[in-house]
Amino acid sequence: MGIFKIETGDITTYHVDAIANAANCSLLGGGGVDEAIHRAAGPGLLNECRALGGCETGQAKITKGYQLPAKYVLHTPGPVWNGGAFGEAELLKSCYENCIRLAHENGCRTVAFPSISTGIYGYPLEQAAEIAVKTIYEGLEKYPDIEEIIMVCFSERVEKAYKKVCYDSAG
Ligand code: AR6
Repeated sequence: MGIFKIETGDITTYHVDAIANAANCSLLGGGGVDEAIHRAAGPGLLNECRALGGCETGQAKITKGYQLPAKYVLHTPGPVWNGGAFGEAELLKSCYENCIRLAHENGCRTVAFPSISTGIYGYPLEQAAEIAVKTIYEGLEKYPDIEEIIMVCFSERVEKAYKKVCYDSAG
């Protein structure tokens, strides 16, 4: 089974087979990590995204990475936090599941994720981290060809939240 790592960093600099993008349903760019990925990838990414016809919340679509060091981008619109009674947890889980499945289908061995939905979309960090960590471990178990999944945190606060989930679940 592959390994899971939690690091602080900028996902646009990661030399991995695929990075995930916390996108919106238009797949045409936005703020946060989405903006950083489009800026670093260059205009080829937006061109390819235009042809995808958007993406539903919780689903994922793959493109090339263009000028990014990563070969592919897994675009996934996370749920907007609405209090928790609108299927947010299932949708967030499905973002990670669909990205990992797509990575596997495209022969990726190394994958990096940002903390989906916990920025502009307002998902409570601790709850999102629990779902992300659990679903990533399930993906590593399901697809032994994936060697490494990295959660790339943009701040120490985010890194701490993810590490806490790992320590707590390790008992
Ligand atoms: N590397 C890693 N993580 C980053 C980076 C980076 N370069 N930049 C930001 N983050 P957000 P969301 C972190 O808001 O909540 C966009 O407009 C950030 O600190 O990017 O899913 C989309 O188009 C936070 O921890 O995504 C959508 O409209 C995490 O990435 C909407 O925002 C996610 O924050 C999606 O909102």
